[in-house]
Amino acid sequence: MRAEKEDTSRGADNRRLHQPQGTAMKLYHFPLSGHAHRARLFLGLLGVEHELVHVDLANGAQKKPEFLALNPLGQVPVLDDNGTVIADSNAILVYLARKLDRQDWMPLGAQAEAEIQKWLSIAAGPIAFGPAAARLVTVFKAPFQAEEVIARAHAILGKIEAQLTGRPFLTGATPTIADVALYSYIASAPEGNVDLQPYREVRAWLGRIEALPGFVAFAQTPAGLRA
Ligand SMILES: N[C@@H](CCC(=O)N[C@@H](CS)C(=O)NCC(=O)O)C(=O)O
Repeated sequence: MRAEKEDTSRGADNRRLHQPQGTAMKLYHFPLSGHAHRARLFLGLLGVEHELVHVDLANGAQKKPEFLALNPLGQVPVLDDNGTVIADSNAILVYLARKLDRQDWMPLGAQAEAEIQKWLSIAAGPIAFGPAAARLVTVFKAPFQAEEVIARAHAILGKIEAQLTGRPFLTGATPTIADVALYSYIASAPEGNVDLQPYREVRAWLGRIEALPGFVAFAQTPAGLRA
């Protein structure tokens, strides 16, 4: 694992959040992981100073005892907030929103929280098994049926297109962690041969997220429709 200094952005409210000396959050990530990008994007949008630790997935660093001690599932991302260790991208989004009391990104209230949870489930279900899986086929030679995962991607993109019609962000007028959770694997869907051209509202939504202060781009690969 290799630590990198992250030049953190200004964040959505144009200020940097500095942790006390020596206690910056650490994000264990891999640059081509959309799950890891999801967490990194939120840190950027929040303007939280953090250190990136590169986990070399290509060489199996995620299955070494040192990493398994942080996340027994052997996957990135993992956040280490001065000894509080959170694994799983969606769990990290929830943790950061609540720890930093950012109700703008994750509102309180039974209905609002249930609505957010629904989108986190969509990120972990149809998005992971649709556009994310399609990209795994082209970028990492994963043994999935390309046609099947591409069809799944279009099925969920159609639903998201409908949701975004007349709504700038997934749950309403302002962005929440629901948008952060879905961004990375939808933005990178063309790498898995999932064409976003039919989805005008989805493409406009991607643009709105990319225009947010503190936005951090997901590394592109020349795969699929981007080849
Ligand atoms: N549910 C997890 C999924 C994380 C995940 O699938 N991570 C992948 C990279 S995108 C990984 O670490 N794969 C390495 C492995 O499973 O060995 C999350 O949301 O964080």
